[in-house]
Order: sequence, then structure tokens, then C-alpha cells
Amino acid sequence: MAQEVSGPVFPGQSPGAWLARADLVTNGSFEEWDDGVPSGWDGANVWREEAKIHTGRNAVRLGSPSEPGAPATLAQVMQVVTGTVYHLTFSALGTGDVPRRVEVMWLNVEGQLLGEAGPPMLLPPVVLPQFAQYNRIIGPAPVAARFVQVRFSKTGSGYLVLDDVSLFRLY
Ligand SMILES: [Ca+2]
Repeated sequence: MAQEVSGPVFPGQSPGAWLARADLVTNGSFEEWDDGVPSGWDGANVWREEAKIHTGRNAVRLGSPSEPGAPATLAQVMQVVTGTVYHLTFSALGTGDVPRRVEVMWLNVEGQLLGEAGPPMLLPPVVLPQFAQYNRIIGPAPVAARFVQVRFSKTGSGYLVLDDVSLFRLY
């Protein structure tokens, strides 16, 4: 399957330089699914979204149609290198009554929490009808950090659709 590549192109960089960056996220396009959860992710109250998609054929919806008022989470853990800075990017849309949270946490070699990589990102609860792209620079990874967890969550009513989640090593 062809790797989907999308994201912002920074001034002064050729598209080739951008494409050469390795994406640390597994199945950030949400095209692959196992037992109702996107492959490579941990999820609760998530749904395979086939109508509102950013690229490909699938996205992920936090807040399934059968439980739109229940909390929903989606998370993935990736390896990081101490002292390295990363770029998190993703596309989202949705509707609801309270902001949605994106939390990024450093973990040690045992997978224990070291601390948050900055305050949570708060996404506007209503982003319709077009996807909006969000970006955040993360790091440098602390000395004891071996992993980073990226966690999306929604509370309140409505849903959040995500697609094309990527984490790139910047420098
Ligand atoms: Ca997709």
C-alpha cells in the first residue's frame, strides 16, 4: 500500500526534503483496522469513519454513533531520542460542546510517565465542514525519555474525527 504523505511545507525546504522525513506514527492515516480499533492505536469509544475523511478511505471518529455522549480516547506510544525535537501534525473536524484535548507525555524506559511535553492542546469543539490542520513542536525530549505518548480525547457531546496524524523528527 502506498504511503500517504501530507503536511505543511515549510519555507525554504524542498518537497523532497519534507518527504524524506520519517513518520514515527503507525497507521496515522487510519486506513488499517483490527476489531474496531485502528491498528497501532489504543482506543475507547472509537469508530471507523468512512464518510468524513481527509485522505484515503478511512479516518477515526472519537464518539461512536451509538455512544455520542460517552468519553472517547485514542492514543499511541512511539520511541523517541533524548534531546530531539519533534513536529506533531494532524487533521481534525467535529462538533460538540466542549474543547477536545491533545496530550503529549514523555515516558521512561519502563513506560512510566515522566511528565507532559507542555500543556494540553485544546481543539475547538466545532470544526465543520472542512478539516483543519493542527501543528505542534514537541521537545527536546528529556534525558530519561525513551517514549512519547500522543493521546486524543473528547468529553461532552458530539464527536471528533481525526486523520493523517504524523510525528516527524525535526532535529
Ligand atoms: Ca485516512
